[in-house]
Amino acid sequence: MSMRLGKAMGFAAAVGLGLSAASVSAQDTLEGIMKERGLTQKDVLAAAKTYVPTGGRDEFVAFSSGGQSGQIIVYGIPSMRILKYVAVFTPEPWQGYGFDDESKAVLAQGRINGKDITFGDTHHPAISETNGDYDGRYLFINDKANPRIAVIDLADFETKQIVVNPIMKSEHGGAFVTPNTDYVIEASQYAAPLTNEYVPLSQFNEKYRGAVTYWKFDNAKGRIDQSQSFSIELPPYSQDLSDFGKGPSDGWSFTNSFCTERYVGGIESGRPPFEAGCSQKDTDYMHMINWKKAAELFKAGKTTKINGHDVITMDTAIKEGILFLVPEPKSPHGVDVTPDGTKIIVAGKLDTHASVYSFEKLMTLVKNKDFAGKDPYGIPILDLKKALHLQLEVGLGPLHTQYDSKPCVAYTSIYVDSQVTKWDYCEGKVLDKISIHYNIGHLMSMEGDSVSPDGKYLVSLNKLAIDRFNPVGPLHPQNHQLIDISGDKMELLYDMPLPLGEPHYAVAINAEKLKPHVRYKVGWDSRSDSESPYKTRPGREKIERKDGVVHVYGTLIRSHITPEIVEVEEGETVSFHLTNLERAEDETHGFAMYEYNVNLSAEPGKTVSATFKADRPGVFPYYCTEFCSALHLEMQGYMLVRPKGMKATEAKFSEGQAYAQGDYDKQVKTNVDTQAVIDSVVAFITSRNFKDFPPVVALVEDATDQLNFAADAKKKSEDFATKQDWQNATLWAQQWFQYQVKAADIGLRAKTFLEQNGAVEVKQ
Ligand code: CUK
Ligand code: CUA
Repeated sequence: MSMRLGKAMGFAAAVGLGLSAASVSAQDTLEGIMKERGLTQKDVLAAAKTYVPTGGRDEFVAFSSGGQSGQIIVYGIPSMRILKYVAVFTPEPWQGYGFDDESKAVLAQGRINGKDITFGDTHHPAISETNGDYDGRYLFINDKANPRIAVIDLADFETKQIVVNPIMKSEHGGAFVTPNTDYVIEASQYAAPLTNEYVPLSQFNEKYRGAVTYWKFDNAKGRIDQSQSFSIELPPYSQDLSDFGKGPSDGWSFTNSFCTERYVGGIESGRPPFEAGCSQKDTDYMHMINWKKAAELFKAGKTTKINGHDVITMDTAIKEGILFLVPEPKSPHGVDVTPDGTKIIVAGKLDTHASVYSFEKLMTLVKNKDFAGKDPYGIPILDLKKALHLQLEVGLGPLHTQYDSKPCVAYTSIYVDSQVTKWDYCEGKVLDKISIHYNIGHLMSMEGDSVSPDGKYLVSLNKLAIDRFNPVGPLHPQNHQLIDISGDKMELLYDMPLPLGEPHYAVAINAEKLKPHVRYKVGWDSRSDSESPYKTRPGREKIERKDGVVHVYGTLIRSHITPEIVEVEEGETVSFHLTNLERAEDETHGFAMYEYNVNLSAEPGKTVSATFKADRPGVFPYYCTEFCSALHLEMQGYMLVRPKGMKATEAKFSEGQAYAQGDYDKQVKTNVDTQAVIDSVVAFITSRNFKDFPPVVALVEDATDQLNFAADAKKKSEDFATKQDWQNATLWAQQWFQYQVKAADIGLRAKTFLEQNGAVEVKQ
């Protein structure tokens, strides 16, 4: 053995073996990884409980308010992987929301007194219910800053409707739904005149008002029916969270309040601030409203019109016996009806107790007219002690309560103590406490607002993240912490940073209840849920001038935009209408154009429009923004704006290359070879039980489409070849090849899927 070789071997032994020993312990064994990353057994258990392997699905899907981002954040539980941001009150470019004409129309529904509002302060999402159980059809969310409610259809996770509250100037207690989603509740927050006029604060007690609105939801249409909605006038207390009764308490709704002192602030003139003036009294009031009877009063016409909206006045509500006040300690926040509807839990921010009210006791007091007094507006007040089932010390600054699948078990968020308290609300005993990081607001158990909560997990929606994540500047991410509640002791599993804020509340549904579409019917206007008048079929693309507007009826399919060249005259209004012809899953095309703020997203089947004035002559390239195929970059076109008065000249194209017969023959040979590959893939797929795999069936449909396009291009190329037009013959042969490549790509995906999912050979 030569010296050199010996040395080299020694080197290999020293370094190589050492390396491989290290790599076995550090990368290939659990113990090695735990040691290297400093993980405890508890960490590894938590990881195993939350990890979803590649290709796997989460058991629950959560919808979190995006706070002042005006959006909704969708994520999976237990993996805490973010799945989507649903644009609601705020323009969102990726989805084309607020950019295409169709979604602009939705945002325009949310205009207030002629003003565009391009954000929302979203607080409480609510999932539609059937018999008190989440049904996965619709989602609602409120806007605190500009009192509005939005309707999101979970068939496509898109916002369909925004309704503006006609009388409120601020709100908070929404959105919550009745057990069959007949109504969505919205309660005001900061009192203001219900009309839009100026009223000095000296008339606060007389002219400022709160209110609660019952929005009628038309379940068949999937839209709120404003003409069938009504409100009830309330005192100028700061109404807060609301909840609907269920089971025995169905027909009633409950709305908290704080600042029943009716303090109006004035720190600038030396008066104590709101925070001092609004927390003087030991109790505030829960409003208890018989909404079923209120709906009858509305139908009987016992309302007053304010801003064109039907309002049941306080006097009517008192006279008809549908409105009562129940004292609650002190500066309360959350009000949560138990799954069985027999109790109502309220927690006061400045109290250490959670108060459990008995609905039966409340009803007895109402029936016997056993009132403890009246408020300054004449509303009967029930006796706190007589209405309570029990009170329990749960910690400092309790806010919100959620329910477990186990009977009588509740979880209350404790803001000041930064804890979650698990307790028994039937017996009144604390069961467990867990610390969170830091300052919890809402909390969410799985299907926690329904009549049958699923338990299992709890998410703590924290107000501060402080030191939990890599620092990213003074504005920290939000922190949602996942807690395992399946055992007796709560176990903290995971911290999820959320870079949109501030989420207040979230709701989670069993993922199996969600069955969203993968594509639209071709030519669909997803915002109005109807066929678009601008639907364009393949081969029917056209440019049409009508009523002073240049309508471009175009299509999008891998990988070209038709038309590719659009010429208009300076000053013309142009309206692009683009239909995505794809049937393939996930084949979205985008459309962006220079200078005109045009940015569209067309999911398979969707038709979207963009209208603007071509106000200056010039050249405006447009292109597809989604990397949709190998020739995505070539998915492009030009809008040319001629100077005013200039005649349209016949387009003369200067091409980069002129082809001869040799080029044509070469391309055809490539295509014939490619076809052989495709045929072998097709043979593989059809020899397997591919029809048992829906994703593969969809891929096969898509590949078949592409092969039909290929056949069409092949025919065109052959026609040109007969005419010896080698330029066009070669270009069409290349196009034929492009469709083959797409078909092959899809076919290989299908083949891989079959191989990985245990497809078996079948007899032909
Ligand atoms: S709220 Cu923010 S923590 Cu709007 Cu329900 Cu309580
Ligand atoms: Cu379509 Cu890129």
